[in-house]
Amino acid sequence: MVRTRIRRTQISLLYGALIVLLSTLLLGCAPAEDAAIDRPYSVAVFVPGVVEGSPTYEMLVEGVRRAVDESGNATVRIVEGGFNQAEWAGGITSLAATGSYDLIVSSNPSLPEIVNEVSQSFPEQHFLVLDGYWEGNPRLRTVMFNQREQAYLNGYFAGLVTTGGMPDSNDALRIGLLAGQEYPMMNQVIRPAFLEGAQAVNTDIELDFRVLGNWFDAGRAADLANSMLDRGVDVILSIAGGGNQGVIATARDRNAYVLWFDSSGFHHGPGVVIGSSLVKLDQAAYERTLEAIEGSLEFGVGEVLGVADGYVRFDDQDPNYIEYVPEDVRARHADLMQRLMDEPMEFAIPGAN
Ligand code: RBF
Repeated sequence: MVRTRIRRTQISLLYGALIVLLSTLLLGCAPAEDAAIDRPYSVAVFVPGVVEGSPTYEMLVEGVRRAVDESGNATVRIVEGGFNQAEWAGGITSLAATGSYDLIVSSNPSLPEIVNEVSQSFPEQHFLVLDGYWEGNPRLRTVMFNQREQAYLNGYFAGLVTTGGMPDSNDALRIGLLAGQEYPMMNQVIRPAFLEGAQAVNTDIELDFRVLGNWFDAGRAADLANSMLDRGVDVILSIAGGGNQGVIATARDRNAYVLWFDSSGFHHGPGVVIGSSLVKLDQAAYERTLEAIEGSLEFGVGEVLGVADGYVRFDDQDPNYIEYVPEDVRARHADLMQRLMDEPMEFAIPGAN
């Protein structure tokens, strides 16, 4: 009897311990809030166009990937929105509608307005847009670069080239700019600042401005470049995505020069691409995405970064620059860079809300 009772007590104790153990285990993994904390931070990158051939988009993807890799607890999905701009709002809406992404990242000056609109239907969704500007949407953070300084750096260099700075400079004081399309940042900032920089070298310099009409047609870009060279242009700034390759091909055939915008472009045509302004969009994308993952990114604000902040540069370190560009030209351009460091250029953002 006594022995039986002891055994029963032991058995019920054992059962009790088991129940406690099981419930601890179950409770330990059950609550939804804990699961949410452990789930990786999820990022989607919406590329308004295609990545290949567009310097800013290549930097965007590189920077976000680096942040995600480094954080160790985040995932990223890259979505190419294609060249039909009428489809971009739908593409962003689809991503937001999944509710799967903690952050949607994109880049170009037309995106903040689209994102702000989509955001009205998905008020919890967070967005980061680079190369664009918006203030006052509590779920939208933007990072823009001082493109007046950036275009001025290219323009001053073009001015040095067209006034005789390079072996194949001609006598005409004419520089070229090819743009993928017209948009406020191009028409109101990049184009005038490019000419302003050139005219700081010689006030007689004229600008031949052409529009490709898309961001991919290298054949048509080559035709437009030929037409510019026929009119006495000897140096062309190409901001035309995949079209840039056509400009390089023409310039190579006809001993003219190309300037690159946004990322370092010398390797695309050594001796042909002879100048390259830089925006550190990759670095900004990396830093801001990492802050978002860590929960410290401030939303609702738009920041503007320029030469003095270290985010707008001119690549004077590339071996091709040193090899192909005469020393006196490099020295004069270095002086300009120093001037902009000491005295940033004022920058009126087109369409700032
Ligand atoms: N730049 C590119 O290199 N590739 C593109 O596909 C591209 N698409 C654009 C579409 C729109 C609607 C706008 C406003 C700009 C686009 N840009 C593109 C230009 C880019 O945002 C930026 O202005 C330039 O790269 C100069 O920094």
